[in-house]
Amino acid sequence: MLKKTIDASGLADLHEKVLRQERLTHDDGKRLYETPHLTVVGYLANLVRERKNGGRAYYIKNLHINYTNVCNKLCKFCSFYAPPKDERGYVLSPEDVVNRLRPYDGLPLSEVHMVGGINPQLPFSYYLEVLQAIKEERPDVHLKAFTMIELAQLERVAKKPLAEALMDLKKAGLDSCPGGGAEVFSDRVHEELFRAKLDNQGWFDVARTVHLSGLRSNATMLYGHIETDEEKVRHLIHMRELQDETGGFLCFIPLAFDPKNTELDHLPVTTGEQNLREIAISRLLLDNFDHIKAFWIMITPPIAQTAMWYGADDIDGTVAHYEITHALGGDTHHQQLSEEELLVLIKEAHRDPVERDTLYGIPEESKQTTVLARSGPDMDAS
Ligand code: V47
Repeated sequence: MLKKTIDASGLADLHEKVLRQERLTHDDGKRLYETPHLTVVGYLANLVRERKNGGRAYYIKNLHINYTNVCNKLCKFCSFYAPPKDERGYVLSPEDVVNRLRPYDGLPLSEVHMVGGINPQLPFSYYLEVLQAIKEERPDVHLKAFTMIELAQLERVAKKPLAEALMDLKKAGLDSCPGGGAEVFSDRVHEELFRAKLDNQGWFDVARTVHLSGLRSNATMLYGHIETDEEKVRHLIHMRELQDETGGFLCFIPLAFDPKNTELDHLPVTTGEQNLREIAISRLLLDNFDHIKAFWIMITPPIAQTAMWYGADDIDGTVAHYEITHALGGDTHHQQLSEEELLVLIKEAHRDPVERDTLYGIPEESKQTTVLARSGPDMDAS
């Protein structure tokens, strides 16, 4: 039955490659975007997902903090930023940042994810002080901060080579870096949507230096705006090449574009079909990434839940406060799922919830309660 479906989809050769664990090519990637047979694409992605991660669905107790929304990059896809001198701009002081942590006093919190706009007013000392303040308040928390775009700015204001600035940042408390700011590696899209920002080669150079300095990072791709399938395949293959070189990426996160309150608000929101396809294709092309994250904030909890069978093994976390989308438009930024709600989503999908830390270690206290998943051989088509 399954074999018949795969044969009818015209993807039997890709199925064979997946079973042989053979790397998929650029043309294979194009076919995965073009085929109408999403369930077959999802089935293939699930084979890889289960080979790498069994039935486990990872989640984390985390909190997002955005230290400033002031940004001079003026990206057309962004609803978060306020240009310099705009009255909506804010900068959190180190004390303000610590106050964001106070509601979690006495509560378990594994990770703080902190990013902000490119605010030309902030000196290097500001970033060090914010990191130090967080670590003083919560030394137990993993501090994942600054995209490659921010790090390029930090290098500028530190007035020293990035590798040296990274040593200072690590000393102040930086533990790893998030995957944002990669958008789509295409000169055309760069020119049209984020011309003022670090270019594609720059993103790679910074990521390489981060990995060489011993820090791990994530990687992302922003889809659902003006990009083509060709550009997305190239983006994924570039990420795969850098991962071959450094091995420094922890996780890949396809980010669904939300047009609300952006200069591109005439574009439609991404569909469930597209969100599941992007996750599945990422899983299939990025054979050297251990983890693919379905970021529920962007694709909704029901699609993130379904994505656990389309290649994703990670559903991010409790999050609590997310400003990057729906910003400056009066909407609430409070976006939170309790641990119980995450567990219900995962268990209802018949996956095995595993609480993780940022580096995919399993915290001691949750080892007892976590059901470690089966990680059996690939399901075969017969
Ligand atoms: O860099 C900006 C994107 C990124 C929009 O590393 C938008 O674990 C959708 O990178 N619609 C920030 N996306 C978020 C990010 C991230 C999120 C979750 C987990 C991790 C991780 C990283 O969001 C930006 C940009 O690429 N973005 N505007 C928008 N309108």
